[in-house]
Amino acid sequence: EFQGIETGVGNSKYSGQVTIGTTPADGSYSMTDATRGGHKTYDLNGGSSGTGTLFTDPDDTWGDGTTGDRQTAAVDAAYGAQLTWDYYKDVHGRNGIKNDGVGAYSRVHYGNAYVNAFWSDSCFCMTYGDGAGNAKPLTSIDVGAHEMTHGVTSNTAGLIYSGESGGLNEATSDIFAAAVEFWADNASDEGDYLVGEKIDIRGNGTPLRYMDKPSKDGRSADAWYSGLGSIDVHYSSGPANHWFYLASEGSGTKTVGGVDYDSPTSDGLPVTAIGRDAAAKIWYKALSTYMTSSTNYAGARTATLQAAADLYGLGSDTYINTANAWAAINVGP
Ligand code: ASN
Ligand code: ZN
Repeated sequence: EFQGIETGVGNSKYSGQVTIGTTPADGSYSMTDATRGGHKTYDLNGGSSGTGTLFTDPDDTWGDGTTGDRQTAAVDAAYGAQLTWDYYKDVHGRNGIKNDGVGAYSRVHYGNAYVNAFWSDSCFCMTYGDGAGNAKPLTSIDVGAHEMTHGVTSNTAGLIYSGESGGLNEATSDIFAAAVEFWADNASDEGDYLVGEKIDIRGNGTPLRYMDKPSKDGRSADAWYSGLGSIDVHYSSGPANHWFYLASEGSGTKTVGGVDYDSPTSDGLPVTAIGRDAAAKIWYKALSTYMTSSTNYAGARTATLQAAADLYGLGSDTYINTANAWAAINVGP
C-alpha cells in the first residue's frame, strides 16, 4: 500500500460494489482520490453553492447501494470520475481534465429534487442532482463521463456552447460518455449507445438520447441541415452522435451488448464500421489538435479526417469510412 493512499469499498446505486480512492484522515477516511489528482467528493446536502462537506467514513466502506444512504450517490459520482480519469489516461494519454495531473471535484445532493447534472468551468467541478419522481439520481457512469468531458472540451478545443459548435460540444460529451461506459466494462451498467438510460428521466424507461438514431427522442436531428445551429445544443448534438455510432458500428441493424440498434444514413449509402476504439481515437485527436472554439460541422469533418490521416493514413480504409460516416449525416463535399 502507498503511504496515505487507501482504496475504499463502495456500494453504488448503478454499478454494484466498486473500489474508490480514499485517504486516511484523523482516524477516519475521506473521499479524496490521491491517485487521481486528489479528486474529492462533497455532500451539498440540498445546498446550491460552495462545497458543503467532504464525505468521510470511519471504516472506509461507503454507501449501501440505495438512495436512503447519502453516501451512495457519492460512491457513484466518485466511481464515474475515476473511470473517466482512467479512460482519458489509459486510452488517450491525457493526465486529467487539464492534462496537468490535477483533479477536479464532485458535489452530490445538489438542491431539491434537481433533475440534472452539470460541469462548471468556474468551480472546475461536477455537480449532481438527486432526481425527482421517477427520475433517479443523475450519477450514472455515462452522466458523470458526459459532465467531466465538458471540462476536457473547455480545456482543448473550447467549443462555444451555442450554434453548431455547441452541438459538437454536447456530442463530444455524449461520445466519451459512451466510450467510458464501454471501456469500464461494469457488469451492472454495460456499455451502450444510449445516454442516461439508468436515470429513467421520463419515467417510461427511455434514455435521454439515442446515438444510433438520435431522432428517436422526438427532438434531436439525425443529420446536418442548414438550421441545425438554431436548435438547442442537446439536439444539435444528434448528427455528431450519429456519426460516432455509424463510424463505430456501421449502418443498419445491429445488436451490441444485448441492445438493438437501427442506424439510417441520410444519403442512403451504407457505412462500414471502423470500430469504436478508432472512432474515439479520431474524435479525441480532432478535439485536442484540430478543432477550435468556432468549429462547425463542416470543420469537424475536416478535423476528424486530418486526425484519421495522422492515425491511420491518408486514403486508408479507416480514413475512407470516416468520410463515409460524415456523408451519412449530410456533411461532406
Ligand atoms: N446536464 C446538462 C449538460 O451537461 C446541463 C446543461 O444543460 N449544460 O449538458
Ligand atoms: Zn452536456
